[in-house]
Amino acid sequence: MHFNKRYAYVLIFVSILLLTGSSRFSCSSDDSDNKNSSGGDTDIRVRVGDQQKISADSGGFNGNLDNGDQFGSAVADPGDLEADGVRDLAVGTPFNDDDGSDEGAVWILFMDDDGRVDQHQKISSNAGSFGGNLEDEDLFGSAVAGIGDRNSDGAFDLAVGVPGDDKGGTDRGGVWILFLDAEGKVRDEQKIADDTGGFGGNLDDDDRFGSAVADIGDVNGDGIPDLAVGTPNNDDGSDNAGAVWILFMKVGGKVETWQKISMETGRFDGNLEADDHFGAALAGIGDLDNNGIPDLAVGAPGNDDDGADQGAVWILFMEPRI
Ligand SMILES: [Ca+2]
Ligand SMILES: [Ca+2]
Ligand SMILES: [Ca+2]
Ligand SMILES: [Ca+2]
Repeated sequence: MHFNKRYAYVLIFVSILLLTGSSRFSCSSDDSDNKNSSGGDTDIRVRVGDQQKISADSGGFNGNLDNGDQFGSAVADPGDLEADGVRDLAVGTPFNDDDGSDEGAVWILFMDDDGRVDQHQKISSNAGSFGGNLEDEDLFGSAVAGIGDRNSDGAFDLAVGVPGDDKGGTDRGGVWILFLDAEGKVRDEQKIADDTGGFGGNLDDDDRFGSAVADIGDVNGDGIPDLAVGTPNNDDGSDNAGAVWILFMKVGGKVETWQKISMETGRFDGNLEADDHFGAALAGIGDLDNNGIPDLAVGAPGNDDDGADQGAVWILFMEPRI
């Protein structure tokens, strides 16, 4: 009797162990997390294996940031600038005050393959050999895009948005094309803004051209990659509905011609409403529909489809203009 009772206890204990163990194997918390975040069963799963923070006091970055700089407002991959085999980063600090309030700056971070910063180069109105003129509240660095080697000097170049630029009128905005050297300094620059850099499109005050910039590939088939630039506060259709400009580029960073896309032009059939801010974010997405012409994703964070400012993204399938 005593033996049987003890035997029974051991049996129950072993059963509980087995049950607990098997449930762990079939449904561990890690697995369920992955299923939830990847949206279903798949053999390809990723999660963060490690991370490296880059800030004023971490990640090997010893550049000087000030309160309110907002380092990280924009991040872009400009390519491997100094050709050490590791791709580098460009990071915007649009509220940098180097030479005036909120003129902005861009930091070039020469990266190590452990995600730490090896060296850095700041570009602002008084750093990095930038020869352009920035003024208060230009917000240089609000948007940053790697654009390949535009002047064929073997060094990668950069497009930087200045949505607060006042060329032609208050906050019409602009984009600086920066021709970099291998040290991340500016060898030459070209501004694109109202009646500047070959661009003759009609910008209005507070359009904030340059709030977003993307290299979208060669849309018109002339062999030169083109740019998309957002004007999220454009008022075509209604106030701040927004617009996107396709800039057909020339070698050397000037604009050959352009096409605006908004409620009123560019054959856009979608519906944009007041404060949609279409053009607040942009991405080249390659040729999604295989018609030989690169397509475009455009953020409209103020879209109200299912509630106030829930936001939307538009995929624009581009076609030749006949
Ligand atoms: Ca590099
Ligand atoms: Ca270049
Ligand atoms: Ca082109
Ligand atoms: Ca296409």
